[in-house]
Amino acid sequence: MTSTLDSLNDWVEQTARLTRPDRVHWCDGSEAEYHALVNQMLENGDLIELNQDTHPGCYLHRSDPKDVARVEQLTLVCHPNREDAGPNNHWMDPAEAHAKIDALFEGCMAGRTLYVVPYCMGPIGSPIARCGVEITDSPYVVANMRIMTRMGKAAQERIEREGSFVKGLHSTGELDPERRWIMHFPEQLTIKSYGSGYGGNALLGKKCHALRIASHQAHSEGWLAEHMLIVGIQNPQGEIHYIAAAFPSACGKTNLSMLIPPEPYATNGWKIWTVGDDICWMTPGEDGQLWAINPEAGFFGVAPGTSRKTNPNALAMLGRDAIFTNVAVTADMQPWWEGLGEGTPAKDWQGRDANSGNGPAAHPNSRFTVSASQCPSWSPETEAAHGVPISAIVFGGRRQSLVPLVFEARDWTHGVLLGASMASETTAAATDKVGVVRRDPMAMKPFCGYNFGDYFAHWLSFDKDDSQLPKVFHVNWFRKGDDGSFLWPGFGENMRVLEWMLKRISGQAQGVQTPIGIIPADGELDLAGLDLDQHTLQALFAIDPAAWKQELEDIGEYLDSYGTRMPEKLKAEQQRVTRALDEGNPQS
Ligand code: TSX
Ligand code: MN
Repeated sequence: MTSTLDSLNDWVEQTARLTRPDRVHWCDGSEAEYHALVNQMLENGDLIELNQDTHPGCYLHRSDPKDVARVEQLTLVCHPNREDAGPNNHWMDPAEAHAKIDALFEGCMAGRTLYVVPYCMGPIGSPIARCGVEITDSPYVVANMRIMTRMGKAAQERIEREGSFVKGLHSTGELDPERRWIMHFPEQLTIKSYGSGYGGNALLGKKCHALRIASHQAHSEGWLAEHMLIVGIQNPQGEIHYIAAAFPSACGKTNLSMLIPPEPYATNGWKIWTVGDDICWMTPGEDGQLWAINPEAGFFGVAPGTSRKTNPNALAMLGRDAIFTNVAVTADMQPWWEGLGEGTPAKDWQGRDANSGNGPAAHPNSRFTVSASQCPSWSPETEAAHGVPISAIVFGGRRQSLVPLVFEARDWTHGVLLGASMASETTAAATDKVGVVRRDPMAMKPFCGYNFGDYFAHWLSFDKDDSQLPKVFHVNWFRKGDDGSFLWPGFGENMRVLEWMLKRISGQAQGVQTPIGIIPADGELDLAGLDLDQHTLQALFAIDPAAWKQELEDIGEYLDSYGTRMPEKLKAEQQRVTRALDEGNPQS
């Protein structure tokens, strides 16, 4: 019988024969190893030292200007059967895909070091956690993986005990956009990524493993791998309720995960605990509830827009031991980005004069990588092997009209429809038109490793007689008034919306049934101390039946576009809401 160690060794040897590195280094995850890598990158220019007086242990990485984001056209999910990938994924036959990318890997590590990076997604002792090994020739990837995952010796020991792990092979390659692939082979628990050093394409534990491979694994094993933040909300009685929330990009997911309750909530004993800002693995417990872990150990967050006003906790954790990618710097080498609200940029993200009209000084997708333990609101429960019980799932989007501040699904099936029909208006982006509605079901469009029809059926299947499922809500922080200004103050004040959700969960709020779901009854949403008049409140919760009829029609067409695997039950739910709108009767 071959042990896991043999199979790991065999795979490393086989990969070294293909890629022909000068050296092989097995990562132990130690601090000494991290510092050695940092020093090596400081020497070769991969890292630039930031101001060590103001930002001890902080470094800047400038990526290739052609390699600054995920590339969806080149991201493939290679199931043997094309239908299993679904219309939501780019697909290639697995044998053809391996042949194509292995040709690029051939000899690609000559003159370089091959790093073997064992990692665990989730607490090492958790039955919900899963392990992987990434082989990479990028020291930047190794350093980031050490921050983002439980990386090194303990992970390798679990892999040797457990037997199964995800194999990820990555090479930075020539960074030629024409010779770049990110391939997933879910049946083989394998990822191959060539030609990009960018986080989402190269830190294989995150989007590739924890979402694309894991979502497929979760489908066959009966759990959920989701693109969701997790927060604990502690009330004045000291009880903590956990919620998981999915938002499309540019809705402030990281900000919500680190929310600081405003006054008088804080004084009254309310507190937010951050469990995760991006990924949530949930599994039904023996009690029928969904129990969740954050598989990550760090944040890989978008820098622009992060400030002492929008996210004080994030700014506090970025003062030391962080890697910044593609941000600008001030004259005294402090990190800087648009929306920081302090300091002045001297050099832009490419090292050019920041004031010479080359556009934004920091790249709009510039990032920070930082250990989650540095976040002031970090929850100790992130280390709990069994995870945390989820009381509510929240879906959201950026919609300037139509969608109320908050409403609740009438039941699980309705909640799945809310997730499946999630949409957001595009914000400033190079290729997109601004203000166009884009659907992004459960914020998983680029991350679901199998057919969306099967994925929605999987979500629906959790509704069993003995299950204690979370309530499902939808929020929209971005509704605008006739004058074009935001109706809701957002940020910390979102605490008021979270409080209403908790009141619904504990049966202390009745709500009002509407055809689209349950909204707060008069007085249930605490608005004390907010300068919000009756007219604004009405505009925040107004439901326009004709516009919603149109929305439901759009949703129906969207679901149909996924073809025959779309569950009938979801289409029936879309029809039920349509009928409720027709009849003006929430009970339809
Ligand atoms: O993150 C945001 N959140 C969630 C916070 C916990 N943002 C930033 C989105 C870009 C990533 C928001 N922007 C939020 C929000 O709740 N709301 C808004 C819209 C908004 C912007 C500015 C104001 C108000 C609302 N400013 C003033 O009212 C002064
Ligand atoms: Mn994300």
